[in-house]
Amino acid sequence: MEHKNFFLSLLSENRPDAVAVLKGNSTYPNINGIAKFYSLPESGMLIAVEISDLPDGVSEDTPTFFAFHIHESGDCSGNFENTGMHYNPDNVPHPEHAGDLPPLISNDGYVWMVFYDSFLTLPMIVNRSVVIHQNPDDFTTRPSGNAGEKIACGIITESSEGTSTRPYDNDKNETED
Ligand SMILES: [Cu+2]
Repeated sequence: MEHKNFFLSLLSENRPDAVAVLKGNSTYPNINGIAKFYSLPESGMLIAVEISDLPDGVSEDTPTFFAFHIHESGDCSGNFENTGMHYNPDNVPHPEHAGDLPPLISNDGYVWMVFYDSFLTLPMIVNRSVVIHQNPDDFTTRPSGNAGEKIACGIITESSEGTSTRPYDNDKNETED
């Protein structure tokens, strides 16, 4: 990570290692979007999110915050009642769960965000779910931040086209173009 543009270069030059396609629940069926997960060379991930048709906030002039979590179970059936708890491998209290991600900031129902997470790795997240809640996470209330209804869900699926930056690929023979 010598140069300042390392993360932007990684995003523009690599494909994600995992992808989750998000869909809305029965109340908000038009919500749709994608979360892309890029492994970093040593540890951590970049997570890029683009979502549309989120419900408008109190004022169309102000951004709206939505809680955004990785939940344990990659099951987005029904209205997402089977996603389990927040992913929490270290058994710590909310909001320190590994699955407690930054809140999504929606402008007119549209989110485009990228953030850095120093802890998560691809094997931790594959076959779990990402969930958007109707409320902002208050980062206090346990166990889940008083985030309310699950309004969108996507299963995190490993991408076969992933980048080769992840550490456990270092011994792979990179002879292809
Ligand atoms: Cu959640």
